[in-house]
Amino acid sequence: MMEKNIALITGVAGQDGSYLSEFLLSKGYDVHGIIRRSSVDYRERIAHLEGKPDFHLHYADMGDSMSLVKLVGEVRPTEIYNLAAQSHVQVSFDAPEYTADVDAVGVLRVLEAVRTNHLEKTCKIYQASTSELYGKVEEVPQNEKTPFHPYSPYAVAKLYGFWVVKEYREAYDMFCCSGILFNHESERRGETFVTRKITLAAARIAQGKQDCLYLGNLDSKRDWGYAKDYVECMWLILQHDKPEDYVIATGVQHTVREFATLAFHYAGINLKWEGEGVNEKGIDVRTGKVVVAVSEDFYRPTDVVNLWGDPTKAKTELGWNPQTTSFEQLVQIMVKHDMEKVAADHVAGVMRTNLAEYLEKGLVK
Ligand code: NAP
Ligand code: F7E
Repeated sequence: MMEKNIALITGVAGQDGSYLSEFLLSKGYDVHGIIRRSSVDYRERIAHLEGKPDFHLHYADMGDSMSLVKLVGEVRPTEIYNLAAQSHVQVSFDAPEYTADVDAVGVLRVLEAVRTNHLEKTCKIYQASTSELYGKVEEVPQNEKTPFHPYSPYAVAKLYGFWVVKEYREAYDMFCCSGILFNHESERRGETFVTRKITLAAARIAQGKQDCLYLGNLDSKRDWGYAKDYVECMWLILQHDKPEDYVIATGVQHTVREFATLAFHYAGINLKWEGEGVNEKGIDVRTGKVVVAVSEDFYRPTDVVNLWGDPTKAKTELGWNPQTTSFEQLVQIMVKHDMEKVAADHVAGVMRTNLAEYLEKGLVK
């Protein structure tokens, strides 16, 4: 009888962790996920999986080597997906040391946990790397050969993670790989990333629950894909016969302004743009009201402004389809979800209402 595949996912309660769990469960894996203690129980992305016989949650922390060593020894995974991270670029400027500990040294802790338990020959490791490594880009579009130029504390920490994975692959012959993933979004995206901030605000404004959305750099360009499509690629990378690193992207690029224009359109508001820089405004064509304005609070000390991925290697070697969900479909999925959510949130608790207000007033980055 074939041995059952056992996956250990760090960051299981995050956007990608939740989709990856669903994907691996559908493939018959035993899925173990790491969560961390929080005063607010924020597990809504995986609530529907809890109680399933093949889905198990464990407390550990990326900053706590012992917890990782113990857990890897207990679970004895055949595949580890290291998704846990302080994943917000702007926050990494405010908490750079913490970001380095979790996003850089955390990767080393996972690799060492595997070695300490003598699992290097039986456990494959996927590292959640990022297009932020290209940072102040040196070529467009970016592929696996493009030089890195990290441009935030987050990116610098992730660059360490990338190189230490490569080092352990060569030094100890371990099957460990990095997926260099470009931005991927969904209806489960954290509410302070720009896409979700926009789709939630568009839904609130359309339903009369918010007046204006404040954004930072509207000219910033991203290659945005759908998170549900991207988790398949994480798995494909570990099923390949050789451990290698891959760029995962759609190959299509849009500005933040274009994302906002389309999101508001799907929410029933057509925008026209007037002014420049901090004075630029998005105006509701029907009412003449300003519904999008720029706030310098959302400018970053250094911003990455031209990300555009070339997924040719993933397409040809892994057979992955980068165009499963188009940009237009992605925005539509997110807006539809948030229109329904905002309508249902009418009766939701105080904390959510506060977060909405904080986002509206620009108090949360
Ligand atoms: P996310 O929603 O922010 O999820 C990150 C997860 O990591 C959360 O569940 C979080 O736990 C957990 N975590 C953070 N610090 C931890 C710690 N000290 N110990 C244990 N767990 C910790 O991020 P995502 O969008 O799913 O991204 C997944 C991974 O891909 C991240 O490493 C991110 O940097 C990387 N990445 C993301 C993108 C993207 O566009 N989404 C692109 C490239 C790379 P809590 O829920 O308790 O906060
Ligand atoms: O910003 C600009 C901002 O925070 C995208 C993470 O998943 O993807 C993500 O990082 C762009 C930036 O994502 C606002 O300046 C304008 O240029 O949605 P974001 P990110 O920084 O690209 C990468 C690949 C990761 O690895 C990360 O983990 O949008 N922008 N106005 C804004 N951004 C935010 N958050 N809020 C604004 O109001």
